[in-house]
Amino acid sequence: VQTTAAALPFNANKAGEHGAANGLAPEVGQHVTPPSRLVTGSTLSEAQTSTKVGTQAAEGGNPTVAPLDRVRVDSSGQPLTTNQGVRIADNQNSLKAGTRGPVLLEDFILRDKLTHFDHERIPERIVHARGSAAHGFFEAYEALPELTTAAPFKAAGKITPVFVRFSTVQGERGSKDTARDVRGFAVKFYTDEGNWDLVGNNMPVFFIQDAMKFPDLVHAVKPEPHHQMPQAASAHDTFWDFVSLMPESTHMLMWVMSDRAIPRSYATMQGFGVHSYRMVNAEGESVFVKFHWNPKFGTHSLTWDEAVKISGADPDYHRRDLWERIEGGAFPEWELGIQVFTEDEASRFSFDILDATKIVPEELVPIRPIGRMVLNRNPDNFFAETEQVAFCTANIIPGLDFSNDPLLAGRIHSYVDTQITRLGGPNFHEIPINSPIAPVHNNQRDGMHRQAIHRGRVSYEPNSLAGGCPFQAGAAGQGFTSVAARLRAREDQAKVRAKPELFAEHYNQARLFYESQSPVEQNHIAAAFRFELSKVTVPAIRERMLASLRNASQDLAAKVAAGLNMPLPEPMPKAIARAPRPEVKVSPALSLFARPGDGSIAGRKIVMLAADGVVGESLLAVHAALFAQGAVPRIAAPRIGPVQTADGVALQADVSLENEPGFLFDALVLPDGEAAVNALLRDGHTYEFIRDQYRHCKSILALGTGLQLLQAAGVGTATATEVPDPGIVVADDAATGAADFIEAVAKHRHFQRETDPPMV
Ligand code: HDD
Repeated sequence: VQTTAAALPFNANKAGEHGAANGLAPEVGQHVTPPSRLVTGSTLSEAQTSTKVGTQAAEGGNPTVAPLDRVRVDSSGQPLTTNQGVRIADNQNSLKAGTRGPVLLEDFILRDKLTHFDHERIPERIVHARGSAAHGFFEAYEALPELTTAAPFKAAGKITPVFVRFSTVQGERGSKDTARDVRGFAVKFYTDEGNWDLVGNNMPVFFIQDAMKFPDLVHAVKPEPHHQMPQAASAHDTFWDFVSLMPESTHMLMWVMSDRAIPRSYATMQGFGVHSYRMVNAEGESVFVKFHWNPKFGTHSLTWDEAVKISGADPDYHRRDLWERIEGGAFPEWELGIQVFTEDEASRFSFDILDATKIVPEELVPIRPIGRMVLNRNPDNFFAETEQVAFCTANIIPGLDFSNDPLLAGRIHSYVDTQITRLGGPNFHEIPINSPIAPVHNNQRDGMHRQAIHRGRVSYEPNSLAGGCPFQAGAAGQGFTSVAARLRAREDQAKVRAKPELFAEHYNQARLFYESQSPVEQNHIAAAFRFELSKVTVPAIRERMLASLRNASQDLAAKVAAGLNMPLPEPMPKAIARAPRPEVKVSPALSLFARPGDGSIAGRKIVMLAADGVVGESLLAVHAALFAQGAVPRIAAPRIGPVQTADGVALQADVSLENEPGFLFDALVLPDGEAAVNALLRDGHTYEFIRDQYRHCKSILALGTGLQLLQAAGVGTATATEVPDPGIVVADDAATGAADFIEAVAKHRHFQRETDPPMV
């Protein structure tokens, strides 16, 4: 350890630069460690810069928190300054030549403020612009040495910190959360051997097979270029024009027209890595894997009518839900599973595993659970973390590798490329949210916004002047090595612009998906096609889409044609003369109902109506019962504030009937109390609350005289004894009512009552 500047060859000690040699600066070790930046909010200090060595966090802990402390700012108790640290005496007035005179050019304080403000925005993501994110951890169930050396899977119980961003694809940064759309599901693992990004979606397939088509797809689905409409919607001509000409999209269209495209919450959707990846073990042997994230809270979606209404009342619905779940302790959690298959097995499948429009049915290759992920901390700052985070499929670590999926190849290029523009240069890996906890040492230098101050004069390899450092890890048996995958057929070795043969089969799995859905889900898919295609103005596009759908499902095509008042056209000619026979004809795992979750009602938002004269005791008893189950009960009255109860129990309305419409809630409680019921009957919002809850197939509890509200709204039946709808609970006694209601809420929806068109 060198302690004096005189002994230092290359300023390895910063203090030396500031005069240690002439005694002006204290020697190393004499520096007083400044208090945490969190407290002082003052300057960057080397003493606080984390060494960022690989580490394991305690459960729920996040080792990135400590490294990020060096950039966290808390201004409590601090004076206002310019960006140069000069204290600002007056933040109200610009500097003028007299009170009514011109503003002076020398007002550096005004200019510092305005200049920064003028540059506050960065380009939004070309796709996935609208997103929300959270911190958390991944915990491995067991070591997987036979499959992979990848850091997160090295030991049972190993914790790896993660940052996860969910997004919609089509809409702009400020667009609504509940659009019909694919959801991005991007996970950044800060492993101790470098960052691994699993950049997936909530659907396991994609629209196209080759990255060559990605700009076309995105141009088609985005708002049309002449008038920039519609926002965050695929229901328009250019999208359906494109996909109706691209039969390879048919499978993905099934997913996007299903309720998967309108999730209830980010916490209740699956995630998929989509492509086939490879896992590689210490012997260099590799297998193919597909990644699956399965939510602990089950897979649940909205209904279309609900999604449309929510987008008006709360465009931040999913963002708020994620935030509130984490703040409230109902942490979103997923189990990570893998499907593992060898190259040999893959060669016998009826589909090509390099084709991102195909799944590997779970019935063919079961899912092996290998760990869980919990999101337990909200970001401190949306821009610094959620907006500046940069995911990239190229970010993989030793023990993992790519397949030859041509869509994946394009992605490996595209993410970094777009981020260089979006984040203003090639050094965005140094932005705190992107920087790995594994140490970074290489000879890359300079570029816009460089943060690292590299010491010494060597920035090349091989070198002798720096002792050959940083050195290649390969000699030590470490570091990333690509799988030496063999190219099997001779003709593959020629350069071609072409696709493998099985890529031409476009309909087997679209049919598999549709036929694996429950009747309710099939109806929703047909209704979604009907809605979207009814927005298409060019009849030929509708016709072409129907012609393609006929190849996937006659039943679906017929339903959609009837819904559009159109005759069924001739089926579209197929790209492949004789389609291979699929191994699996029905896959129950593809239904949303296959994963109901843990059966809890944790995180569910339940609205309880109230008004003056309400029976407070029963309402509070139900409130307490719901709260005890982890649900979020809210009391809604015609106005916010105190409610005068009939029995002297103190109640506060947290929301009003006008500021939080009923469709924002998962279930509804109607209160007991004659006067309250009469007051609610005089407010039109009450009827909307009840009818929306009923139409969206949610659970309703009517306590005592609250039953009159149900009857007045024209839903459900008259008495407690003749209630055929399990989603409507009528009770005089709060305890029994609460118990039955909780059971009903746990089921989420009661689709038995659904009709098309709606009766209510
Ligand atoms: Fe992509 C963003 C997922 C195909 C090019 N993509 C992006 C994000 C997700 C996905 C989750 C948002 C990341 C974030 O939150 O910042 N993309 C997918 C999946 C695909 C896919 C699952 C198919 C399997 N993407 C795809 C292709 C290309 C891109 C084929 C280009 C060849 N994707 C991009 C992009 C984005 C992006 C333009 C926009 C912003 C960004 O990367 O950072 O580069």
